[in-house]
Amino acid sequence: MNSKQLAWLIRRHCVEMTHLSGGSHIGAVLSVADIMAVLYADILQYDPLKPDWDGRDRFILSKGHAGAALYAALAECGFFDKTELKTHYQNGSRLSGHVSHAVPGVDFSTGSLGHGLSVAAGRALAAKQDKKAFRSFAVLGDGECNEGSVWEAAEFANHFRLGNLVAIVDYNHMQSLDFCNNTLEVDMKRRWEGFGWQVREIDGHDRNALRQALIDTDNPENKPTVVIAHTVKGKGVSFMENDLLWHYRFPHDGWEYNCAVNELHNSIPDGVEDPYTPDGCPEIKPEPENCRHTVSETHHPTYYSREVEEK
Ligand SMILES: Cc1ncc(C[n+]2csc(CCOP(=O)(O)OP(=O)(O)O)c2C)c(N)n1
Ligand SMILES: [Mg+2]
Repeated sequence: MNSKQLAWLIRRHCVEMTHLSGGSHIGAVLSVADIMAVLYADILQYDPLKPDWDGRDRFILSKGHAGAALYAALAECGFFDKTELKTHYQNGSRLSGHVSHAVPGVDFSTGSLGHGLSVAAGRALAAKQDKKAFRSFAVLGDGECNEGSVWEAAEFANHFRLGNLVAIVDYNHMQSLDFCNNTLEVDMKRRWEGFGWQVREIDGHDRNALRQALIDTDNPENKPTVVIAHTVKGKGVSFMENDLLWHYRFPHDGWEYNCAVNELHNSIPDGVEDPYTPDGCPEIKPEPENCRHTVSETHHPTYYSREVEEK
């Protein structure tokens, strides 16, 4: 499967998974879908039949609230049966809302932001000391980069010249309840350069650019590499793009679900079949007044919960 097909399937699975469970973070998933697809289709070394193979590249989705994207990628790549995706975020499922290492192919549980890069750096140092060839990858959110622990790990990686460490920042300029520039905006490129990293800056939805940036990160000084991937939160479903609402809200029955599915159908790649609604959904038009949301609106609980709306 190529990365275009995988990216589409990640988006489609995750619309379904959040719809079924009432789970959050579809905006964060759509933002990172192309990054995950390129990693799992083109870059990472792994064996789905031997998830603990010692030669595998190590991967941590540090922005663990987008775990649905990782689960969808792992299922599509053969780590477990795709039908299990429908259990996501449900009671008793091992596919918990945030990333769980109980799932085959996952080495490290995440969800509490700010920890993934430290662990990835430790693994990169271990590989170097043990003379192992694998690389260690971590995907971070830009809001996550407000956590001081990210910069402790960045300093550590620079000190130990961890040329086998690769961070990817999903740079969508949004956090959970506001835009980064209203919270604490990190001057991304200058900050990583200042910490001694090799910096590559690309369009995070351009899969060729992502592949080129990730395929070979060797450099003469053994600097760790960061790929700053410019993304759009909610990418691929127009009414979710750059709208704070879709950090926590899930696609509800009716126009939200139907329009999301139909929009994805308009861009289905050759060779891919929709596993849930092969013919799309009955056409229901979006309600325009519900299509954009202010910060204060998205702080209101009725915007998120199925239970509140049903009362
Ligand atoms: C330590 C910690 N603090 C707060 C949260 C709650 N939280 C979940 S997602 C999120 C926003 C993250 O923004 P960003 O890293 O930019 O990810 P995006 O959703 O934009 O991809 C926050 C604050 C958390 N998961 N962990
Ligand atoms: Mg963000």
